[in-house]
Amino acid sequence: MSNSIDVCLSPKLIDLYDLEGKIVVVVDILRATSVMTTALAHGAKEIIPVEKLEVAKEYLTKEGYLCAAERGGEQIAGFPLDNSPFNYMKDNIKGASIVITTTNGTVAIEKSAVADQILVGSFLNLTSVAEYIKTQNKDVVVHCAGWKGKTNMEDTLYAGALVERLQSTHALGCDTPHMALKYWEAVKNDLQQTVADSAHAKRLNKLNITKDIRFCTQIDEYDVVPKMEGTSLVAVK
Ligand code: 3SL
Repeated sequence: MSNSIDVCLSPKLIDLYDLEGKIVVVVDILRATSVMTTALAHGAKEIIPVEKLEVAKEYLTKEGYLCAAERGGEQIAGFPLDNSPFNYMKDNIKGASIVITTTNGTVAIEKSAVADQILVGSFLNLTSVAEYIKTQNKDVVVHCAGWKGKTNMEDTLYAGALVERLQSTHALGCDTPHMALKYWEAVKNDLQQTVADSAHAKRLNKLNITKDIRFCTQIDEYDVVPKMEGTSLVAVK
């Protein structure tokens, strides 16, 4: 096997990984990368992820952008869109340029900037991302967005699921892909309940969005592959 897969469990650790020349798959299952996948699957033209709220605010007054902002799970006042996947399936999404800033997901995307390719992964497009990677002959780092620098359950599980799909073509880089794979194998038949017990699902439950959690734990709902091209995420498939 000439390619490898590694797993970074938090954006706080990403400087320890050499991303140059590699594919980085950014994952924030609850909910940023699930939302991005959903929007592109429903025909959004592009998604512009930005780390800073101030930068997203600048787009509010520009013509031609739909703007979304979330912090701590809640929509920021003045932004028309929140961070629920169900709001990215509507008619206004088709052909839209969406600007989005979120607590963790957009931070992880910006911190992956030196990679050769940045993809966005979620359970919703698990197989299509794995199949795309197999065509690329590149090493892979899964970059888990976590929660405010801490590791989380749901992004680690996604990393394990991607490792499972790539283990025949990509050697496991160090201990984290092994750990993520073992964890995934142990709970994959009970994914929804496992994620429902996660700390972030409990935070979101307080906001009454259990249906978002159920949606984000569906596997292969879409076959879209979101990839950064310049400053935008677009569907390459
Ligand atoms: O952290 C993020 O990027 C968000 O996805 C968090 S939340 O799901 O909107 O709470």
